[in-house]
Amino acid sequence: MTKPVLVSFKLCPFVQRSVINLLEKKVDYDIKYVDLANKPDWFLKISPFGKVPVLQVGDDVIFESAVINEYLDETNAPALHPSDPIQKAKHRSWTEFASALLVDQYGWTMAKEKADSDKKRGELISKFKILEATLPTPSGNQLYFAGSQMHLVDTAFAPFFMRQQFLADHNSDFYLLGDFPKIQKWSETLLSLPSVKNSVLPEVPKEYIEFIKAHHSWMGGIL
Ligand SMILES: N[C@@H](CCC(=O)N[C@@H](CS)C(=O)NCC(=O)O)C(=O)O
Repeated sequence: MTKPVLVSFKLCPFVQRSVINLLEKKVDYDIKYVDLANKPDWFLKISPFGKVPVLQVGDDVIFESAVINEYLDETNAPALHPSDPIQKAKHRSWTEFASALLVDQYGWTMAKEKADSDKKRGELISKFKILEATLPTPSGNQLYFAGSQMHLVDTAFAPFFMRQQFLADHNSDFYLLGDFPKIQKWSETLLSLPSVKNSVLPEVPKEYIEFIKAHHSWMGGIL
């Protein structure tokens, strides 16, 4: 198989999902980093909307993280999507939800005024209530979306939980999972996996906080 090339921006949570998959599946791949504030021409030529991630496979280019991950899942063992069509459809629906959470999280961190930041925090908490109710009851120390086994949908949520942890490490007021024991256990399970831990460069926790501060958001001012 041609060695795939993942095009990344260091801080992008959507790219991180694909890295987790590549690591879980032990795929031999290359990674190229671009600066989204200064996009190189070669990148603009291959990424239809100027976004990361894109995955180059020979002369073909695939975009959208959920699609890249399904492609990786179909072409590399172990299969992480359920084979049952209904279960697979449900996992896809919750992957969409995970993408919305990432957008909400970004909005929360970037809000210029406290009132707007608080509103976005409230929206995240409302979504956690729905998520908590859909998760299975843990039967041991670990919890994944579907119980005891990891699936593709888990890789869609892990970058969100990692950023939540980065924020909480700087200011515990920004830890939002305290009232949601199942989500909290799920987050701990995912953040303990080597594929998740190794899915970002070592400087990312620090640079994530610096990125928020550099945008002069309300949160950046008190982190
Ligand atoms: N729905 C897309 C979202 C990808 C996305 O929004 N990527 C951001 C970086 S995290 C991006 O490339 N933004 C372009 C820019 O900042 O110009 C996916 O899942 O791949």
